[in-house]
Amino acid sequence: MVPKIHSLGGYIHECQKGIANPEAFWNQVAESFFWRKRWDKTVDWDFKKPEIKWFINGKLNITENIFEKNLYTHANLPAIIWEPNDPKEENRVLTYKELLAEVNMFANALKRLGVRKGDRVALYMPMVPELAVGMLACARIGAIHSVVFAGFSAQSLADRINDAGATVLLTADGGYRGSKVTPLKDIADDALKHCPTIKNTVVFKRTGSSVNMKEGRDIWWHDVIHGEPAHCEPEEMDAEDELFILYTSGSTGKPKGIVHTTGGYMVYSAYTFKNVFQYDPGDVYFCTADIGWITGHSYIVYGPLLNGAQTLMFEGVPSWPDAGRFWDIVAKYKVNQFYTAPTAIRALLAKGPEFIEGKRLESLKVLGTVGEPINEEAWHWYHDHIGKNRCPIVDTWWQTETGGIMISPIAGVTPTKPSFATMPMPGVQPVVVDNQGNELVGNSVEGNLCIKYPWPGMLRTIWGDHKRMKETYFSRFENMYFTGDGVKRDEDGYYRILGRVDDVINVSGHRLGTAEIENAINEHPLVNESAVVGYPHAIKGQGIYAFVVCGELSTGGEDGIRNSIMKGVTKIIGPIAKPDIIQLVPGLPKTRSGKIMRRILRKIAEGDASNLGDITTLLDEEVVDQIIDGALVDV
Ligand code: 6R9
Repeated sequence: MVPKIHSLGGYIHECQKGIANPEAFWNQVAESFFWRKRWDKTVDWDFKKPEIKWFINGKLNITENIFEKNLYTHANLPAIIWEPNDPKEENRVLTYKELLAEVNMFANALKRLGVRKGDRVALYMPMVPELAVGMLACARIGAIHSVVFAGFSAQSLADRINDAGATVLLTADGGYRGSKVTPLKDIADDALKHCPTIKNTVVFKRTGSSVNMKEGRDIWWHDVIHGEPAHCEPEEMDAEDELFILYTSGSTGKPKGIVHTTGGYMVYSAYTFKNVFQYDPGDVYFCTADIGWITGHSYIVYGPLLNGAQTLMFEGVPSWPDAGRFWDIVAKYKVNQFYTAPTAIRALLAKGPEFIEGKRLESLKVLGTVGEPINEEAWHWYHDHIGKNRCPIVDTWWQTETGGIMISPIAGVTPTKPSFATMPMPGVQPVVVDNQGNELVGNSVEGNLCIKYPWPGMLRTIWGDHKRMKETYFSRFENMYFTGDGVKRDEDGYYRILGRVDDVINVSGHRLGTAEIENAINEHPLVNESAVVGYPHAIKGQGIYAFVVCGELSTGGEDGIRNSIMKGVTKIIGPIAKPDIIQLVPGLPKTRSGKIMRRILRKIAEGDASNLGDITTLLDEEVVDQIIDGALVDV
């Protein structure tokens, strides 16, 4: 069993072990898993290259650790509890035994399609249990899964499939989200026109909408598993064999395929899940994320299932049929741990208290948040109205790259403070670094958040671009992993995440690169150039503000252009990247060397043009006045 912390003293003791002797600390955690062959060495690392390896020469299969290891005790306990979009539709509960059978049948089907160890399988699926089945089936046979969030456009899907060189795509006829139906198969068909590596698609029937099945390429999920045996020998994997790729946005260029490997990710996701949420056997745990993001990978699928937990998977949205949906689900399943994003909390807070009144929330023990900084108002509302002042809030800071939670309270153990992620997980060594790369020791300091020692769940590379791995995370500061976040360590040694210090914005908890959005805007035939910045948004945390320079206006005038730019961005990236505000400007503020001075645009978008700082390097100061005059926020 994964070791569990029970007290503050115990937590401090584990942290001390994690610093004094990280190898012994992680050995002890890793020993609670089933290894076909034990590792020879715990860690090998060099942040200069960079090269990171954990549990060297260890052999295992992660699904064997979810299933076979626990079958005596867990076979007939629920593994996945699935709540459909429509509360009137029947739910589904899959026990560990049933889930294993589904996984094995599908794993055999993938093999029959020719999928082998190391091959990439893309998934573009709604939130149905088959999404988890597909991922675990890949892990069973050693294929690398690459889940693409089902809100992304055809082009985004195609880019990710091509970057990974996936040979099989798993999708569905459609997906339900609230009152909307997304035609996933149609979108996938569009994407696949540009994906030469895909040999087959497997289509899960969810909505029953009519779809086009391409002869020889497309197969129904129920047909492909028909007659497959419910047994499939797990593939023996090396600890450092890739488990999955997950794309995320960075400050430059196209999305990066973050690569996680088998042994380290398993140990880290399972350890952090059990400890942060203080999961006890029999608890019902509900994470509202989509599996298309890292939170869903680590804390709907792997972390909970590795601990034999009951993980609730919800297909729909928080606001449908009404803003009480989450609380209805909590009451229906007597949820004990509830994990969501600040943007959802703020949206529900804004809907008013009537959606919580009379809802039975007394089963709740722990509340969690992730994805972006949580403001104090939202924290208090969550604490008072949902937790009724008796549930600790775990504000969990981490990233796609970290694989699991890095800085967070241990529920009920670490004293919390609103808006603070508090303290690191045992075995994690965060540092605050100034812009010159000096480590700021002691308390009451503010700077860049870096990590100075590896942890098992960290990324190993960027798929197909190890050079970019080095540039992005290991070049800004020497011998440290750079997170891209700003942080404050207060007088008590508590960490408060201040948000990104690079050109990444966080919109409703979704990470978006401003460069990515600019590229999409610039595709518009009338756009000459653009600059995108984030601005404070009451519900989304950050909104997207685009400053756009057009050559001429089309017949629709300014509104016409704005609308067609919005449509273009939705088509190229997906609706999550659609600007909230588009200001057409005569030019962008640039330095003499031609760099856009985003700092100035950020200030204007924040509604604070009074203090633009040093603008002496500007090529043309007049353009700044023109932008301020035309600003679409109060400045
Ligand atoms: C897990 C996840 C990572 C970025 C990260 C940071 C922000 C995440 C946070 C938080 C403040 C928290 N972030 N958790 N900021 N407090 N508790 O969200 O991964 O999508 O890769 O985003 O999200 O800026 O760098 P990912």
